[in-house]
Amino acid sequence: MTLHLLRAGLIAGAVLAAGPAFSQTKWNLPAAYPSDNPHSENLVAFAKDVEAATSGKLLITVHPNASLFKAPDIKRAVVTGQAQMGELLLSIHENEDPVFGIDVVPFLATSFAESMKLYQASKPAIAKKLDAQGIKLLFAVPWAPQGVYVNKPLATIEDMKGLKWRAYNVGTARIGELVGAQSVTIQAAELPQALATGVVNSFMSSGGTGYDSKAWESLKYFYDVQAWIPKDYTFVNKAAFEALDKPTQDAILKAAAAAETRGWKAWEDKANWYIDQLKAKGMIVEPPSPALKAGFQKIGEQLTADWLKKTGADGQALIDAYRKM
Ligand code: PCA
Repeated sequence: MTLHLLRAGLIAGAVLAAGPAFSQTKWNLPAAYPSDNPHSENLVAFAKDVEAATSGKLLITVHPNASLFKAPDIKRAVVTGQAQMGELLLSIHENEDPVFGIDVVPFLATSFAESMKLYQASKPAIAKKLDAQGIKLLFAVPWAPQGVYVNKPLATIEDMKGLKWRAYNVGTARIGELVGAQSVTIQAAELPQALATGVVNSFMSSGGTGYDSKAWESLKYFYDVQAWIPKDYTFVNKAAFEALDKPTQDAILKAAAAAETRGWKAWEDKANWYIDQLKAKGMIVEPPSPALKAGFQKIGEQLTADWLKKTGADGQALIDAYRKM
């Protein structure tokens, strides 16, 4: 390179770095689930939309599969400013506040249409709780209806006694307790290994997580209980958001609204595909028998009573609002 070109390059670089019109902000978005899961793909598309809408002023890097922070630590990381944004399952925080567990009240909202209504009914209360913690809710996206993966056929709920049961939140741990299983809380990023090593031989989840963790390699049955549809939420540190200029804030909000619509559609489109994949891999996929279903209904009533006891009138009001929609 000639001296002339070298100098030109240096000057161009300096202008880029110091130009008053261009200051670039880089944010991290720790996320809990695998990179090829629709949740993570949706986050990458969201980050691209923000980058395009801000002409590269705000760059968001998605770190999927709990690679930057473990799932239960993502919210704290954002609250304390170690990361600016985050994504994970909302109901992991039910132990902080029962309102975060409204979408895992069994058999309350089991279709995507019902789940959307429950989201609309509960969103203001959830956003308010998060706001008080220094977090702004950007959007929420569902998983698919939850069923039971297990290593043996289940005729009744009594057959679950003694299972090594993987839980992912308060409700799934309580189910393990109620059926007399040995319950261990393991987040999705560690589930493939827990299955492969036999630490667990049963769990409740969507077709999506069963697929992500190759459940068929160690388990044979999936009972399509359709107990609830949990949601992931994507959020931002409130102070970090407020420090942005208005056009950048607007770009985030617009991209968030698009991501929410895209995410719901992705799961509605893919829910059956996942079930078909489980079958194609050799799993026996069945609805629960009437006896098994009755057992789950009874557990569901217990969990609903537990939840209403914790939330009191506030929880009942949310459920009433949902039922009126
Ligand atoms: N997958 C996540 C949460 C709910 C779901 O469908 C999991 O199993 O951890």
